[in-house]
Amino acid sequence: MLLSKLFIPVTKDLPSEAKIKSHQLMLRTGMIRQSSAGIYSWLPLGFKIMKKIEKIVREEQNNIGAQEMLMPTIQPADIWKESGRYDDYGEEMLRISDRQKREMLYGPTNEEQITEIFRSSVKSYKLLPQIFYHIQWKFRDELRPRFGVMRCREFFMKDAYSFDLTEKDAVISYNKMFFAYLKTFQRLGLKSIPMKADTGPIGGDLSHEFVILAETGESKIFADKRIFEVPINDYKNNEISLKKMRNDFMEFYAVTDDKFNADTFNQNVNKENQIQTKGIEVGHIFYFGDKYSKPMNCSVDTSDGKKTFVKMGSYGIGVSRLVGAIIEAKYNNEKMKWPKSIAPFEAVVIPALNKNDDSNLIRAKKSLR
Ligand code: P5A
Repeated sequence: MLLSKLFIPVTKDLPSEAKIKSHQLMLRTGMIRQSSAGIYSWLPLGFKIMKKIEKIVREEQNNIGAQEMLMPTIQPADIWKESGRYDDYGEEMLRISDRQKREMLYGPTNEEQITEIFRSSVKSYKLLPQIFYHIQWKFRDELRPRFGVMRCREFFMKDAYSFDLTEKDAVISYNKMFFAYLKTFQRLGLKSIPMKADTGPIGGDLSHEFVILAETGESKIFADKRIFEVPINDYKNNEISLKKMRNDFMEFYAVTDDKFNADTFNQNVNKENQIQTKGIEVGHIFYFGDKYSKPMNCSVDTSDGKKTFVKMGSYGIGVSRLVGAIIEAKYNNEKMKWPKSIAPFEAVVIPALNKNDDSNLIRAKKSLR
């Protein structure tokens, strides 16, 4: 592609709310354009980068045996009433009604939708375990959308859902995803720390946020810095190795502020190993057992002829947020720095020109056709 033909609408005019570097640089270099508060169009340059991130996310999901599918953005309210979250979700949920006056919503997440698909098609334990994922737009009517693509209302998420027969099996699925996340962020040139975190509206009691360090991050983090040294390349995708991986990470204190306790921090971590800083949450994984399968009556027959509610987890990566997060983590002197794996272009060809001979330019143009 010729640079002169690329649609990169650079601009110097920045809105006053563009406070952080990634937001400013993405607007200035024509990667995105705001449509309304917290809603953006992705222009060719930004879209190219997001698609490369999506590809890496997809490959690592496939590597642990997760199966890709695509669920709709618009969901019926009924399934959310069944799970009990229709009222709990509050004003963050965009509620709409169709011409028949049926209540619908723009999905902020898909636990209900996938549970409904699973319960209507899987009846036997023999089909377990299963992990499904899709990469799809979400809408959350955030009270204060800010920081460009980092906290917006419409955003692109990879969300995966695991189904297992027992809690023990579900922890194996959880560990696989934990591993896939470490690999994904590593391929994106990021050092992510898995931190114990609150589960909020998704629920459950086992959860990790994957956070990358950045001054402009919204999450306050407290950690033992030795957690950065855990050798993630040493683990393999098998049950024993992944259990060891989880144990190795669990040796080191690492929590977000909602789980922070100063006494525990000081008792467990020597002063010289303590880090208290800010980070960006790029992924979040949850195990919540039968929180959705029970109220939505999603069960399978067991080998001894009984029925049991399936044990579920869900696993998110902020694909569009990652574009901003990578800029925040890596920019230097006003310049974005992209790891080669996701750089929009790997090489720029500049033909050496001679005033009286344009054959080099003609050759370069031909080679681009
Ligand atoms: C896990 C998958 C969930 O929604 N349900 C399905 C679970 N988790 S989460 O933590 O709420 O979101 C997952 C990741 O999505 C990104 N994210 C956002 N990105 C941009 N703007 C937002 N407003 C936004 N909210 C969440 C984060 O990267 C988060 O880790």
